[in-house]
Amino acid sequence: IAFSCLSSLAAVAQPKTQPVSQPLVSNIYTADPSAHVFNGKLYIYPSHDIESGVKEDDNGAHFDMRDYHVLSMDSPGVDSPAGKVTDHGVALSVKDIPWAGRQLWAPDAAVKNGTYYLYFPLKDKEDVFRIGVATSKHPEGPFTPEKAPMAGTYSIDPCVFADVNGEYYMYFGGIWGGQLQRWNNNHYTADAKLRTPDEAAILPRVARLAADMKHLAEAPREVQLLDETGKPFLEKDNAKRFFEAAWVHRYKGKYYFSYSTGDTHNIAYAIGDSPYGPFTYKGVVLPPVQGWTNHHSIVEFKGKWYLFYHDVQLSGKTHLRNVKVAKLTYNPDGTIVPVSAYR
Ligand code: FUB
Repeated sequence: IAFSCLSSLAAVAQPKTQPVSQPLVSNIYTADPSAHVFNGKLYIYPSHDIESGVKEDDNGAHFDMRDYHVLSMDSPGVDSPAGKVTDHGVALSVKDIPWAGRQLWAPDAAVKNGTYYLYFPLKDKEDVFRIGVATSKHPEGPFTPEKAPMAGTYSIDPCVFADVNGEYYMYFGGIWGGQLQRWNNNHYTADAKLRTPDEAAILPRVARLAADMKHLAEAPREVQLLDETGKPFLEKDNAKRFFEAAWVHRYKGKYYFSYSTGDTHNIAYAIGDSPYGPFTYKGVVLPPVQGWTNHHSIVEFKGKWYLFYHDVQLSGKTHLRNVKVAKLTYNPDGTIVPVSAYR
C-alpha cells in the first residue's frame, strides 16, 4: 500500500514554476513589451511599472505608471551569447503631456521616413482613456508629445502594424479597466456595463493611420474575431474571446492577430487574410504567466521569431512586472507552437 501511495504521488503532475527565461532588466520593473526591429537592432517599448502607493482596485488603479523607458538589444538573448540590454532612460514622462490625467499603460512604436512615433494610452483629465502620440528622431527618444490625444481614439493598448504596402494600422482596446465596454459605435457611455455571458463578446478596434501618422484616416471599426466554426465569440467564451493586448504580425502572407484573454490569462491568436480581419481563432501562444496580466509582442529578427512577454518573477506582485523573451516557432501549416514560460 505504502509503495502504491508513493508511486501515485510521484505521478501527480507538479506545477511548472521554474522560468525558462530571465527578466531582460532588473533595475526597473517593465511590462507589456512591444518589440520592433529598427536599424538592425531590437527596440522594446514596455510599460514602466512602479509602486506608487495607489490602492489596488478592479479598474487597475494600482497600475499607476508615470513614464516610459525604451530598451534595446543587439541580439535577443535566448541564443548564446545572451544579448546585452540597454535601458535608455526616460523617453516620455506624464508631466510633459499637456492633456494628461493618469496612468501611462501599454505603448507601441512605429517608424516612417526617419521619424519615430510612440503611441500610448493615458487617462485624460476626465479619467477617460485616450491614445496619444509623441515623436522623436531617435528610436529610443526622448519623445515630444502632441498637445492633444489622437482624435477619435479611446481605450487602451495601441498596436501599430506596418503593412507591406506602406499602410499603417492601429489596433486598440481593452475591456474592464481599459473602458472598451463604454464605447459603442465610437460613442461613449460613462456608466455602460460589461456584457452578460450570452451577449456577443466586445471586439477590439482597428483604424488605418493617416499619412502624418498622428491621425486616424478613418473611423475605428470592430475587428471581427471568429471561433473555429466561423461564429463570433460570446462573452462567456472567456478562455478565447478578446480582452486586451492586441498585437498584429504577418507571416507567409497571412495576418496574425494575437491578444490577451484577460480574466483567463491566455495569449491567444487568430489568423486572417487582411489587416482588417476577419480573424479565425487558432489557439494559445502563451498560457497564463505568474501575475494576473498577460501581454506580449511577436517579432522577426534576423530570420528567427521571438515572443516578448512579461511575468512577475522579480516582485511576485501583479503590478510590478518584468519583461522577458523566448523563441517562437511555427508548424508547417502556419500555426504557432505554444511557448512554455516555465518548466
Ligand atoms: O500595463 C497596464 C495594463 O496591464 C495593460 O495596458 C494591459 O494590457 C495589462 O497588461
